[in-house]
Amino acid sequence: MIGGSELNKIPNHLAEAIQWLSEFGNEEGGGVTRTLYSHPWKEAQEGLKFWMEQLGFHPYYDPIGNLFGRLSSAEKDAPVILVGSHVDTVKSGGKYDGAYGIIAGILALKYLKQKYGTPKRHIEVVSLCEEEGSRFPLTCSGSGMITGAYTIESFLGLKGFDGVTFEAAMMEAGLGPFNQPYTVRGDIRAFVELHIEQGPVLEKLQKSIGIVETIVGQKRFRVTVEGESNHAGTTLIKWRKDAVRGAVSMIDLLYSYEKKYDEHLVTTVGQLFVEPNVPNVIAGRVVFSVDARHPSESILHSFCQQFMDGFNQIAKKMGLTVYVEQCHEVHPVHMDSGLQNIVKEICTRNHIPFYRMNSGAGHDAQLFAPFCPTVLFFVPSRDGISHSPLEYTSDQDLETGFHVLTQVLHHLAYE
Ligand code: HGY
Ligand code: MN
Ligand code: MN
Repeated sequence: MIGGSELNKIPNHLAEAIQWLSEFGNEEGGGVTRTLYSHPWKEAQEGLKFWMEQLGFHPYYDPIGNLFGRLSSAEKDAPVILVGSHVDTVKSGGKYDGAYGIIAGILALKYLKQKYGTPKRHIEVVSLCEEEGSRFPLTCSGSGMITGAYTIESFLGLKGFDGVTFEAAMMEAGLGPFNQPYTVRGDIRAFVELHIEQGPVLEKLQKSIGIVETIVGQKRFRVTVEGESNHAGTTLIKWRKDAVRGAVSMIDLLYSYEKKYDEHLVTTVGQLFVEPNVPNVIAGRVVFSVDARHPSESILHSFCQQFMDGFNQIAKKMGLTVYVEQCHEVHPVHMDSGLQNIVKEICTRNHIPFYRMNSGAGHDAQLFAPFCPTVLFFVPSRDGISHSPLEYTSDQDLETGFHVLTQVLHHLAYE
């Protein structure tokens, strides 16, 4: 738990504060693992809460574990400008994904309070509880609850990849039971998310800011292939119902579609479990994930239809059974053009090279966009690497994003 002595460890400088936050869940190899409701997750939220308390932002948790801090307007009923990102990470992820948007948001409120005093509209910074879907087969739980895209029923009975239920994990983090009604907020006027690009475009084009126009649509599946476990020595190939062989053919088919679609269609098999997973037993079951994305809903839909048909044909031919379960879907969304133009004007005024682009990565902004005017903008990622301990953004690029953020928030909350 963070104590008084920890405060002086919370630096006031952007890059150092990001380093401080990354220590919650940091690993030997330099990666960060901070999955929803885990101990590092709780420590991180408590550390951010302690910091926000010291800054006078009166932090509070909502029932699902989103952490908010507020710079209040004198006008009690004023609308809220919400800024922030997610505090969870993928397994062995980087220290900027999500964390940068939270830290920059807190320091932006601190800067605005010192420089301009009380805003006309409330500004709230939020450390969203979860976006990655790295512990439970559902993503954007935090923004999904705030915007009403999810209700408590979306989580009840949900089992994590570690076998722990959502409710039990919540209790483990000292939250819940999640039985109080969750009121969808009606006071949020806009959502602003600052994030690393997680791709190579800005670095290649030597641009400092990426203004996102569209976030691609995403579908995630869990594919179960069932065959027959048997002896690796005595079972001739022709007698086998080998789930690994079936899964390999399906995954190969999935990647073969690359030639049939445009380069904006991306599909990934990131998770693969073999049962019983021992060298001298023919696998009776394989479970693997499919993550498919495209800016166009219809192309994404027809691609998924096509690979599911292909999997069924392979299973039939090999005497196997296959179940394809869609466990998650987010639609392609456009960011608010008015807010995009505000970012564009700030970049132009400050001679900051910017580039309008799509986001291949999913973000909480995707859940907010149908709910309130939303803007998402990026700073460059070195070598385009992310979801890896090698994830890195230079101090200068971090600062540029921060200054644009402070000016966006000033425009929305003070003018
Ligand atoms: O997977 C994604 O696109 C995001 O980083 N969660
Ligand atoms: Mn992210
Ligand atoms: Mn991510």
